[in-house]
Amino acid sequence: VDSLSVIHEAILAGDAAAAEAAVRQALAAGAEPQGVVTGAISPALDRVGQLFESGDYFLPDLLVSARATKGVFDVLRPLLARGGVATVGRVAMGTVRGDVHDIGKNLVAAMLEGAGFEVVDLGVDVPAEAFVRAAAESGANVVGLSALLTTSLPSMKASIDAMTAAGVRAGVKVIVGGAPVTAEFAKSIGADGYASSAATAVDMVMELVGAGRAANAGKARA
Ligand code: B1M
Repeated sequence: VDSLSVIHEAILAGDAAAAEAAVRQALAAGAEPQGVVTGAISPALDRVGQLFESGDYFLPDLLVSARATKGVFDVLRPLLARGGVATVGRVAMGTVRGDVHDIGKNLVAAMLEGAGFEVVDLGVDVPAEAFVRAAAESGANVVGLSALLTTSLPSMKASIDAMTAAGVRAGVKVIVGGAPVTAEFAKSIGADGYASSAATAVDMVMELVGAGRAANAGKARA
């Protein structure tokens, strides 16, 4: 069995120790950190979601899979981020108020770091005022909002509205994403960009911070 399928199975089973051991083994055997994300972690989480939707997995199953994923990311994060390279820009990112899903957000953050961005992680269940503060004070060129629940979409709009009301909206670009978010919704709440996946989020953020830089960073990433 190849190491990516071992990681996949360990995340599905919620076995944090096995997942971490398999990742270390894959890396030692020469696997690329990004390849571990796209080849094992993302597909495993997609499968976990399907099993939850079909009623075969329950909340505790989601939780242990989520925990195993976090452990794996702790190993991968420093490798995904390119040490010592001048940053392409700064992105402040969080999951909006009422929503605690952060696996997708963390994946986007890790991929952005891998592409040379500095990421300020605002966490989960982030109130509108915290996004306002981040836009005003963190030095971020881009503010990213993530939501996984249909019921937290209004918080996404409220966060952008609060930035506008506080007069800080024009100073940053805003990108939104997460499973229930669509391009139309993003447009309707006045976001500058929308991405359906971590990879397209990186492309979109690069586009938002400037085409010239995007071309260079794109080369560095390839
Ligand atoms: Co919850 N949950 N969950 N959950 N959970 C979903 C989202 C759900 C679709 C499952 C289902 O019923 N089919 C459903 C939402 C239904 C809806 O509103 N439409 C749901 C529900 C109902 C709930 C609870 C209400 C359950 C309950 O308590 N009864 C509860 C809510 C808690 C809360 O937030 N207040 C809840 C809780 C949880 C856990 C805590 C157990 C756990 C989260 C753990 C964690 O994140 N730390 C959890 C999980 C794991 C899931 C599923 C299974 C997986 C989510 C995930 O991590 N996906 C999910 C079902 C599913 O997705 N099929 C589900 C993998 C991740 C890589 O994808 O997050 O989509 P995703 O991110 C993608 C893109 O969306 C995009 O890039 C990422 C990478 O490609 N993206 C961005 C994300 N953010 C972006 C930001 C960007 C750009 C792109 O720019 C800023």
